Amino acid sequence: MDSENFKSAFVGIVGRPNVGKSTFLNKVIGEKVAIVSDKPQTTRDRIMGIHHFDGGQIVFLDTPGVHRSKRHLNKQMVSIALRSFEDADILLCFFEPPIAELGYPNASAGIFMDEESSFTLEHLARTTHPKFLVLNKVDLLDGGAAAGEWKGRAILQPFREAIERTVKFEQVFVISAETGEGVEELVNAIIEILPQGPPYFPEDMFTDQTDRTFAAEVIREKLFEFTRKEIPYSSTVTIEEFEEEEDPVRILALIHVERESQKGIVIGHNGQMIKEIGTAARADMEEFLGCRVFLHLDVRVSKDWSKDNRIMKRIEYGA
Ligand SMILES: Nc1nc2c(ncn2[C@@H]2O[C@H](COP(=O)(O)OP(=O)(O)OP(=O)(O)O)[C@@H](O)[C@H]2O)c(=O)[nH]1
Ligand SMILES: [Mg+2]
Repeated sequence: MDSENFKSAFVGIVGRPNVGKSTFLNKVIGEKVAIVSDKPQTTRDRIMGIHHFDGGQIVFLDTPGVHRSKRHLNKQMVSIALRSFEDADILLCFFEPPIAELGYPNASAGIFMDEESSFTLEHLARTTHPKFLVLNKVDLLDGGAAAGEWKGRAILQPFREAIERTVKFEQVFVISAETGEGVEELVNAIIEILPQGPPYFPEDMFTDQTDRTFAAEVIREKLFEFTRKEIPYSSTVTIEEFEEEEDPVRILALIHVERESQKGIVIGHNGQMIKEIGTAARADMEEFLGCRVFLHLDVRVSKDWSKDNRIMKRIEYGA
């Protein structure tokens, strides 16, 4: 490869929780590499997705959503996100329209900034890299979602102005990570400003997620999808066995919760809930791995795993 003319950079995908950062990553890569849910704080770690094109590569860094919390796990997630603000060469700063349908009740009163968006902007204001403003989920504005006097996409203009009062952006993009609208234009605009750089990763590599981490993440995704209230936030997943040589591939995974009562909920009546989680997770694993999977799931009470780094590490590394 002619490395003199090769272009590459690390591009951070940042923003408050639930704005569609991981959905965007999956759309660009064309594969599910990051888990997605309709609940905030789904992504807990930085996830790389590598987009290859003729003569270059973009290394996208999906990050946990920026938010304020006193909880240990959440503070750790936010510090991972903020570190990526520094590590990236270019930042894609994600926002969603502040409409009631997305849980923002105040836009009709002309109030566009919620706590978490303001907090994200505070951090963005301190960065000096090139930044693109990305207004995601615009498809929702076409479906009759309205905020008071703003009909359809009209709300985007005052919203954008409110954001740009705090932070200046090189370019602004209106996209839907869900439908794909505007995504190609955004990727092309990144390619336009990519500096000369090395091929960081081989051409056949599209994520840094290993088969094991993906398997654990996909189970977490199903916990976010099928359970409610505090369960998604009180649980984590470890892979205890991963027998790649076997057909089907044999995976034993443990779901850790913090209390006995949560264990009962995850297992469900007659084991119905854990069965549902297992069936859905296995289907995604088979797609990612491209082979048949046998998945066995267990639930364990690992008290305080989310409150203490040492317990968290011990669980993650099975020590
Ligand atoms: N209608 C619509 N929904 C979207 C779009 N992009 C994402 N979503 C939905 O928004 C929700 C959150 O998406 P995620 O990709 O998990 O958001 P995130 O920013 O990665 O969230 P965290 O990991 O919690 O920070 C999911 O229900 C997605 O399906 C979009 O363009 N349009
Ligand atoms: Mg995410």
